[in-house]
Amino acid sequence: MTITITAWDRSPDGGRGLARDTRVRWALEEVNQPYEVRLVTFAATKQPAHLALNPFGQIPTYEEGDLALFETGSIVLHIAERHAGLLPPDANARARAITWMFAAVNTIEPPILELVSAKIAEGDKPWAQERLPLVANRVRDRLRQLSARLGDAEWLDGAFSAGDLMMASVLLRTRPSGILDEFPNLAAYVARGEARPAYQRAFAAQLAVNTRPAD
Ligand code: GTB
Repeated sequence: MTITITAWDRSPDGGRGLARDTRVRWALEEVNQPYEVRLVTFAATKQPAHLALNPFGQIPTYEEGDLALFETGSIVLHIAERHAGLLPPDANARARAITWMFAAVNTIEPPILELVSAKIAEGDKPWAQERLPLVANRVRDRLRQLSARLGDAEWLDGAFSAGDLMMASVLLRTRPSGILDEFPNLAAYVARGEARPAYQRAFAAQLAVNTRPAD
């Protein structure tokens, strides 16, 4: 069954791995599943056809036969459950890997997104400069805790899993702020994720879309 995901036709980062289709592409590459990409404009994501796939008008979406999904956590979990390679066979280890997926989107990602909003959406407000360090410190608090847990381990819980894929994807977003590099073991963890051949293929595919000549 053909898998089709949606991605922006032009991403503000020029296709350098920050948009959320990267993590879905990465998961599909890890499990060696071919996929197609339907490129959409920002405006098109607010139209009925796309809203039927994602009521919040966001990318990425995932279609496979009569199944349509949105939310990257759910999409990556779906991929990991159906194909070998992203979840360990042992039931408890599997549950822990899924816990790390939730931790990525539910505990680590929210303050990171708050920081992005504070810079992009609120950067011109008179109180922005006062608020920014507070928000940045909330990101640091979470990264400090995660850094302490990871220690000098290669991955969060044994072998690389969908939990690491989601966590590294979420952490990537802190690199432009410089905060990721304040935690050398997390920076190295993300770099290990990026060095995986599956990530490299996903990154290259996203970059190719964004560097193609204008239509
Ligand atoms: N919780 C959802 C999920 O995980 O699937 C969030 C999806 C989401 O935020 N999608 C963004 C979107 O469609 C695109 S990826 N936003 C439009 C809207 O909300 O109206 C976010 C993104 C895009 C580009 C960069 N960049 O260029 O740096 C970084 C992140």
